Amino acid sequence: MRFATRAVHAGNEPDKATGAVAPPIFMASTFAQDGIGRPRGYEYSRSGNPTRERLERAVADLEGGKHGLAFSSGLGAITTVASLLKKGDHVLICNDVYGGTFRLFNKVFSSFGITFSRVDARDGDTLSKAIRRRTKMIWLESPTNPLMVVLDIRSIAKIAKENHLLLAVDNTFASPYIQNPLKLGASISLHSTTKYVSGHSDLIGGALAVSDEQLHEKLKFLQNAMGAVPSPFDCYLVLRGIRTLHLRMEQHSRNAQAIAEMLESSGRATEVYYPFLRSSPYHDLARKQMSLGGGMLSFRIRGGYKAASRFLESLRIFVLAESLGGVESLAEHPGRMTHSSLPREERERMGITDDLIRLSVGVEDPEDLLEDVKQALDSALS
Ligand code: P1T
Repeated sequence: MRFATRAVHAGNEPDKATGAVAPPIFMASTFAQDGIGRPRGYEYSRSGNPTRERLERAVADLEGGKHGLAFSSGLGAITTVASLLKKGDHVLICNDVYGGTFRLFNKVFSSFGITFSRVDARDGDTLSKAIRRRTKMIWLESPTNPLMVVLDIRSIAKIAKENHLLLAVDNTFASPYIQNPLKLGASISLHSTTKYVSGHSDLIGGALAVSDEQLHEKLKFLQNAMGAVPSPFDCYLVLRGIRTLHLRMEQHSRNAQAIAEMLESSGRATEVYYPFLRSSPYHDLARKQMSLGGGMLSFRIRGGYKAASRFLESLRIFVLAESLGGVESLAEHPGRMTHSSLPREERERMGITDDLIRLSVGVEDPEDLLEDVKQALDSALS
């Protein structure tokens, strides 16, 4: 079946007991057993819950994987994946990642003796040369947060395979409608379901999709052992969001493309980062690997921090807030907001400077969004 049909139906079969066409929310923490060691399918909701299981099946289906796992946050999912590693193991992380992901490896896992290094994963040779004896995993985002770098997942997956490394891809910015890392050879596809997958800015959640049975067993063990599981109610909300994922992503992408093109021709942005812009250095790769450009874009405003803050404070429809992927448009300053947990030199080395603005383009009317961005540019640069 095609994506739209799967988005509507995956994990959404009518309830066996009642025929309810919306998934029941099983709020129970524990389940009656017929005898000692004779559960009816569920024992305790940290280990398994029927509403969560529907979400896990839906995520697996949309990502083209065999198994899905749901978590209480994107970082809960990342923590669980990183817990596959042991003291002394090494991870290669692409240069540009969400600030919270960097902070987790830099401040938490490094104190457990897990080392990591940043790598320019755009270049296969650089990546191959960075692999050490104890390297166990490559960690990518594509497109990256916030600079929208597109990495060649298929080629990197080959390098990972040759070197017996796990390849984890944070697919949050693309969503499963636009990109499926498992189909390109990744071992794990990861989402902050807080974003496009749920799509309404009303919950925090995470998810993984995998196909390898052993890897799934290990991650399922860790999901239960570490306990970063979502509530059944949040699972219901994510499932509800998934039903319209394809419709939302089409509109997000149309709107973001229009804004990116307007910014580029406005003369008021020194750079615009959107993978489906013809001028993007990632255009050809993005067209191969992604079905649409998605709803995220970043740009550098002329006039530095002063203009950036005036722009952000002048917006009327875009809301100044962290996060992304909801139906409403958001705007933020990565240097002072989402990526402020990175040390300043690290941020600047990555290109997260004071003139950088990130937009999460929503599904509102494109003309209204274009007018809003134009009037905020006028205010910022007058
Ligand atoms: O917030 P949480 O659900 O825990 O997800 C963390 C996360 C993981 N991966 C990516 C690519 C992300 O962008 C995030 C969270 N990002 C933001 C809150 C943000 O505004 O960029």
